[in-house]
Amino acid sequence: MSLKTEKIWFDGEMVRWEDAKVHVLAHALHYGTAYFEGIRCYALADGRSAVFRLDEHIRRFADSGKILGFPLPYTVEQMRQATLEVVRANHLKECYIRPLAFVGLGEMGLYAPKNPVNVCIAVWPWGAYLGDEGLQNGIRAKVSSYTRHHVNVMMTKSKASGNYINSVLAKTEVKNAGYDEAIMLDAEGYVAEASGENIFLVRDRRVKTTPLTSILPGITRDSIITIARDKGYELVEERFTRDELYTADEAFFTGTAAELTPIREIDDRPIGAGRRGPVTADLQQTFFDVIKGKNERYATWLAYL
Ligand code: PPE
Repeated sequence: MSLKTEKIWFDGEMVRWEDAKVHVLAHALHYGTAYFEGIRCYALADGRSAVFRLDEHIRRFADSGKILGFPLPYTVEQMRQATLEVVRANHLKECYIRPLAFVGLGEMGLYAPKNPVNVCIAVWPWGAYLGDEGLQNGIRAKVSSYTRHHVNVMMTKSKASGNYINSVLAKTEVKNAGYDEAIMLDAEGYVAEASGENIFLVRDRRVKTTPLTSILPGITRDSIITIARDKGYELVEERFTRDELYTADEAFFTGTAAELTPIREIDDRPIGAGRRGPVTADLQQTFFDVIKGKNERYATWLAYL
């Protein structure tokens, strides 16, 4: 993956990629006082490009700032326009988009209310996050020894940069042990989410995902819930335990980067037949049609360039 492109939107200006720099004493580098988004722009079947669920991502971006108490210094409409502009400025038909807001240079120390909140939006080409093979055949996941955030330790509805130390620890732990992705349990021991994805299971064609209590409210999760219900699947948002995952017929992750990735194995136990199951394949097919603009029903989820 190369992060090098032409332009980055930075504090209201379109700057050269090389010039989008910050000072080493910026508050966020020291304390993790930043929040971000992950959005995808897709090349559509008809040759156009569209950003997937842009409004929902920008809204969550603003919500993150509100939760943390470092509000976004731009309106939602300004951020929306800036996102579309930076994609256009880089002449990419398809890319990952990373808005980031961070507490910048000013005072040092934890209480720095006068420091500026700087905002940038970068884009780069990013293929299948968990591999093309993973999208087809499923990946191997392991439950991490690290607990996911307790709701009153970190606020999980904010996509706060600081929250991701926990994800990095979990992901590194399981990658070093030879697995592809980390599943994390909440402080009470129930399944929460993965290091960078939400999680679903299927048993007897009933689809289940964790409630929003202690997870990031994933926009892909929301899309899959909507698609599954529209297709007539019974879908519940309910707590479940790791043994329920072991005995599921199918399981999968959802996320902007990971899209819809089947899980073929958890903690060395094959899930169902040990490969992508029929419900997963069905939802994945519809999801891919939707993001490629091949399904009229969800056309409002696309913001054309
Ligand atoms: N939970 C977590 C912890 C998470 O980071 C993500 C996205 C999700 C759930 C799914 O949310 P959504 O993208 O709205 O469906 N993770 C982002 C960052 C990945 C990275 O490695 O960076 C992403 O997928 O863009």
